[in-house]
Order: sequence, then structure tokens, then C-alpha cells
Amino acid sequence: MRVFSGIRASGDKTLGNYSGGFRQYVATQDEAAADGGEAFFCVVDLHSITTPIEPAVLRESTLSVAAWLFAFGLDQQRSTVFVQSQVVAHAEAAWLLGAVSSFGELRRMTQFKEKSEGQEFVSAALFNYPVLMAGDILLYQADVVPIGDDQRQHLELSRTIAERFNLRYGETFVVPRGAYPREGARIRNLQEPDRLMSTSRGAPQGVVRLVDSPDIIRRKFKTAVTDSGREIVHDPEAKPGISNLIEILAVASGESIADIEARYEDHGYGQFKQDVGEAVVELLAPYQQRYAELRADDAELRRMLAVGAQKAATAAQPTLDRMYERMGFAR
Ligand code: AQP
Repeated sequence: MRVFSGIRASGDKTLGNYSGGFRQYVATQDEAAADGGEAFFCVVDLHSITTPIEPAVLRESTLSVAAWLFAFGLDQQRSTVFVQSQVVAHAEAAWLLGAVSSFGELRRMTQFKEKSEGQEFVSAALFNYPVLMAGDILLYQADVVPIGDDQRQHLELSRTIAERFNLRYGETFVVPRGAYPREGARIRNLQEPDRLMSTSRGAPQGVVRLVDSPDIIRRKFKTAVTDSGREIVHDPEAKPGISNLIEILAVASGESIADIEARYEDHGYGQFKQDVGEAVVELLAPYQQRYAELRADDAELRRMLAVGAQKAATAAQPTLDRMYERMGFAR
């Protein structure tokens, strides 16, 4: 089993990133190790420049996201953890795969539509983002890609691109499959449960950041919007606010949705919201401490990432060479 996933260096990461990203990375790292496979996790800083970002913010976010990867439990002995721009194969693969990706496919991507809507400047890089992502995954011959639901469409396109390349130039890539969490694949904004929890869109008060203090987290849950009625039941259509909170509690406590519903049968919304907030505070506390320790020594963090970049470059090169060769480049 070969695992690959990437996470953008961009501002503060959220509880949504924990649910769809970090916790799945650690779980699949363990599965890959048990299976004798390999796992690659990458801070995708080349993706960060698809929307405007200050150079200083990019630099800081790259180290910050890397520190979170280690803080949540990625382990250099078992996984290759690196920064995308330090492995030049990613940029090269994206250019080559652009030849087997169609304008029409890219134009249909929901994330492109959402992120470009109302913007004065829409970069060509934002349009090409899914091609870069396909290269990230395919270079490592990954068969499993742990991601959240918002990346489902991009993953499907990566599969299409792999299949098209294989058909046109001969078997070159493993066609990857997405691994989505059973609960919490799409954590929503606590104030606007029809929206994804994200730092770039939606009410900031409804976004739980991994760096938030316990008091801020408690306040955000206390003021979370709920739905009409009184029952604490999981029904995303009729009760998006409560259903989101139930999923968050399932992620934080490891309990099943059915057990949570049963436990809160006779409780009101107020107590429930307070308990979810407390569970998230407890969940994040040890990771926040580990994160602070890692950030106290950025030089060591950089050294760890340099080791990862070297391993990743070695792993990616044979696939990149094969791509050039199959496409007919004289080398
Ligand atoms: N709300 C979410 N619920 C579940 N999973 C989520 N993910 C992101 N938001 C949620 C998953 O986290 C992983 C890393 O995502 P990313 O690199 O796309 O990071 P981001 O913070 O979402 O990226 P942006 O583009 O900087 O911010 P936005 O999108 O908020 O504008 C992925 O597996 C993703 O599915």
C-alpha cells in the first residue's frame, strides 16, 4: 500500500483539516507501515500561490503546517514528510500532465468556480491547480489518498488523468483511490452550516482554528447556530447545525453517531454544545503543546523536512523519467 496526501500552506489550519486531513494521515501511516508499504505527506506550497499570499505568510505557513504534521503524529521513521517545492519533479509533472488534462474538465471544477467567484484577479495557476495535484499523487504511484470530501472532485480528475495517460502512452501510473473519513469528511462552519469550515470563506466565529485557545474554542461552540426543534439527531438535510456538531463530537471522542444520539436523547442544545466544545478542547490540548515544542526549534524542523525532500525526490524520479520517456522526449 502506497499512501500520498498533501496539505496547503495557507494561514491557520482548522478542525476541518484535522478531521479530513491530519488524523487520516496518521491512521493511513499506520496502515501502510503494518502492510509493509510507504507513506508520503507533503506541504503543498506550490498550491498556496494559486490565490494571493504574502511571501512572509507563505514562509511561515509552510513551517507551521509541517509542524502540525509532526505534532499530530507523523513520524519520520515511517513516513516521508516534505515540502512540495523542494522536490522539483512536482512542477515538471504538472506541466507534462497538462497535456492530458482538458480545458473543459478544469472549467467544471467546483473549487475553481468558488474560489474565482467575485475575484478581480483569477490566476491561471488556480485553474491548473487540479493538474498539479494529479502530479503530486501520481509521481508516488500512490494507491490510497486520504482526503476530505471537498477534494473528491479533484481526486476523480486525478484518476481520469492517470487513466488517459496510461491509455495514450502505456501503463505508467497506478490509478489512485480516495480515502474519506466515515464521519467528519466535511466539517461545516459553526455559524453557517451550509458552508465548509474554511479560513478563506464564511464567518470567522464559526471556524475553529487549531491554534485557538480553550476559551476561544468554548465560545465558538457556545455560539454555534442550531436548528429548529429540540432533538439531537443526525439529519444533515433537516438539521445541518446539530448534525455538524454530532459529527464533530464523533471525531473528537471516537463515539459513533448512534451512541451520541442515544446519550443526548434527553438533553437540550445548550448542554450539548458545551460538551462538544469541551471535547474539542481536550482533543486539541496535547497536540497544541507538541506543536509549540516543535515550533521552538525551526532549524530542526527545516532539517527534518530536508531529509524528507531527499527521500521524496528519489522516490518520484523514476516515474518522472518514465513520463518523459513515454511521451517521446529525447534525453
Ligand atoms: N471542513 C473540512 N472538513 C473536512 N476536511 C477538510 N479539509 C479541508 N477542510 C475540511 C481537508 O483537509 C485537507 C487539507 O486541505 P487543504 O490543503 O485544501 O487545506 P485548506 O485549509 O482547506 O486549504 P485552503 O485552500 O488554503 O483553504 P480553503 O479551502 O479553506 O480556502 C484536505 O484533505 C481537505 O479535504
